[in-house]
Amino acid sequence: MENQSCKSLEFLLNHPKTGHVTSNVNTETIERRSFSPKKIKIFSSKYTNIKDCPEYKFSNNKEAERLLPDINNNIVQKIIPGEGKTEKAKQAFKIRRNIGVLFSGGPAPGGHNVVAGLYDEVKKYNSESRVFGFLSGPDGLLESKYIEITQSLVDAYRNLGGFSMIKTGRTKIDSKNKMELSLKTCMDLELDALVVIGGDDSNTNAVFLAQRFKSAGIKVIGVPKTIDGDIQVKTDDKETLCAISFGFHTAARAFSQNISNLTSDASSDIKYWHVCKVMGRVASHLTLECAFQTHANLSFIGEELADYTDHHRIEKAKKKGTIDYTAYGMTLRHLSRLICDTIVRRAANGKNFGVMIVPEGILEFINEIQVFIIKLNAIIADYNLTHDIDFHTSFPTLNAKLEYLRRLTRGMGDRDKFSIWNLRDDDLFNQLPAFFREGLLMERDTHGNFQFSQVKTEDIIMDMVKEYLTILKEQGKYKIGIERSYYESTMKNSKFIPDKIAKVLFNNPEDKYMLIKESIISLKTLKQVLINTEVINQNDNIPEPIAQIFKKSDPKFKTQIHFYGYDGRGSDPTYFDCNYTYNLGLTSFHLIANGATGQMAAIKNLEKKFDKWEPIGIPITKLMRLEERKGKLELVIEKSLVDLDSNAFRVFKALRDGWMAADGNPDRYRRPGPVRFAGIAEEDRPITLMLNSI
Ligand code: FBP
Repeated sequence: MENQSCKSLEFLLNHPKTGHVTSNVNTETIERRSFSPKKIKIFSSKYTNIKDCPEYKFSNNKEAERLLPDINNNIVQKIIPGEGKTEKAKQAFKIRRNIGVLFSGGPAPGGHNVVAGLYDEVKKYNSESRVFGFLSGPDGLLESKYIEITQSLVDAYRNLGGFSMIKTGRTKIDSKNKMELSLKTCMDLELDALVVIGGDDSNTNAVFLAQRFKSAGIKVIGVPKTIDGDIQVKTDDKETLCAISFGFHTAARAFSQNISNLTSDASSDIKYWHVCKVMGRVASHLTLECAFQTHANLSFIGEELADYTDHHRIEKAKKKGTIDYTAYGMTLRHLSRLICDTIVRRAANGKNFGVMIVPEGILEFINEIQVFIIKLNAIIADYNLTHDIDFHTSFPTLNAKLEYLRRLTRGMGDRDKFSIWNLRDDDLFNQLPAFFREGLLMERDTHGNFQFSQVKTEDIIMDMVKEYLTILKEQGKYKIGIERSYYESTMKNSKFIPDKIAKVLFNNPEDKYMLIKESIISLKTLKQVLINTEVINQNDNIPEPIAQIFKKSDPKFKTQIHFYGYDGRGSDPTYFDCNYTYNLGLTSFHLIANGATGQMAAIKNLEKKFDKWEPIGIPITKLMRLEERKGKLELVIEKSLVDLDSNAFRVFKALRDGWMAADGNPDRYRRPGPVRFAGIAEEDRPITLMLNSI
């Protein structure tokens, strides 16, 4: 018997169908690999030139002028047809080149297509040219770890997500030694150019490399990657040069598909509020796009919260002849009250469920927490600057870290004058739950950024929401509205006159959703009211239909918490990102072949239809600002936040009450469907971009 079953397993494993259905290469992968992204028309020209565009103006930065003198005068360059090139220039365009490429920072869908576009164009002009991929991000450059990109390698990753082909890393090239090691690797490989595919910090790396490599004749081109969407470039005259970084659209669509599935679950099995924390670091671009994609009931845009004023409190204080300073800016408490307000209003209209989206960087816009983040950043940076051993190694546990902070309040820190942390900070900080304090104290990333994705922001907010809802419930203010038809059918077979009982039970017996009176908060209080109004006698039990209606009105607040981040950034790219990234690869090559360096490859008019797209180079130095990092002012690329004056935000603001559906109207959830790379149903750019292009 045993023997027979072994045989059949062998048969099963060797069966062609088993091989087919268990292969790691499925039909979707095969289709993706063979899909050819669209090419911007200019790339069909035999040769290209670059045209300087002084009409795009940026203000100068003194520090960039000082630190990046050889590339600080770069200006925007457009790639234009180059058929008129001299014969010599044509030969120079086609020379054999070695080009290095690396990914840097978190994965973003479409990265492989940048490499594919670059590779195809390099080989198109000279089949002997070579492309080298540095392994695991900047580390590959520092340690001279690389592979040669081949046709079969590129073909295996076309239109597929992740950065698995050559991996990525977050190492910062922040010392003279690292700079020299990078240069050595590139010179040993006889590179003509290096392409850095990364976010704001990685493009900062790229521009410093461009400065250092200039004298060696090695060009450096950056590529705007990050799901966060916080690399957006506008000129001083508000002309958009880069509407969004690549990967943003796919991540937003992947998150939105999941969020939208939750809207259908929530409105089917009516019992949960789904809380979706969405990646994006500080900026709320992803949340805004997900809001448009799904029409979730509540979506918070961090940038808006920073300007929050509680007019109710201001009025209250005014009446008392005082000023309430806590009314300005958002606190965790205000935020939890706003959430509760929606929950209570939806419940009153029979919807004790919903879906909310919270950006992972929301804490950055909550005054009291932002103060902690800034102070703790400074304390940790100060410690690291003055000790050989780093803060987290010295104080590995939460208690050890707290003890160090306490010593600062007593002036017993290593630097007595370091009084940034005072007794009040210590008191307030210690009121936060331990998991949250631990999150705020966590190690900063290599670039000195606070790691929002590691903090359980949603838990602290929802704990406060739960606490406040309990109070509202005890006050009789949080109740589920009883639909009139349900009430009437429940009362139908009882001896009571529905209209008469409705007046006893409900605040608003005339409305579609009737709310049980605030004074009735338990079966005990219900009985008392029924006795007082002579519906029943002292010794009677509460009649079953009335008890049933009361129970139905009694809300249970249950949540499911979700975090959308790593899943979406690993997704296969959308049609938009497939096309966008492939053309970024082509653009990188044409910038290099035309001698550019210190430029970021970009596509102008991304927010418009494909036939309007224009490949350009943006001077990275012009995007840089001084920012506090690890306790020092550093020249970095400025992150772009949600513009509260943008079309997208204004439309969101106008529509969000409808999506909240906190009145008697039905929910207006939208189904974006799965991420696609082809097909007429696939939208051709992010919704926020479409709105901003109007
Ligand atoms: P990049 O800025 O490198 O593109 O990374 C984006 C991101 O996914 C953020 O949204 C998130 O906060 C962070 O990376 C998470 O970092 P880690 O990969 O180190 O957990």
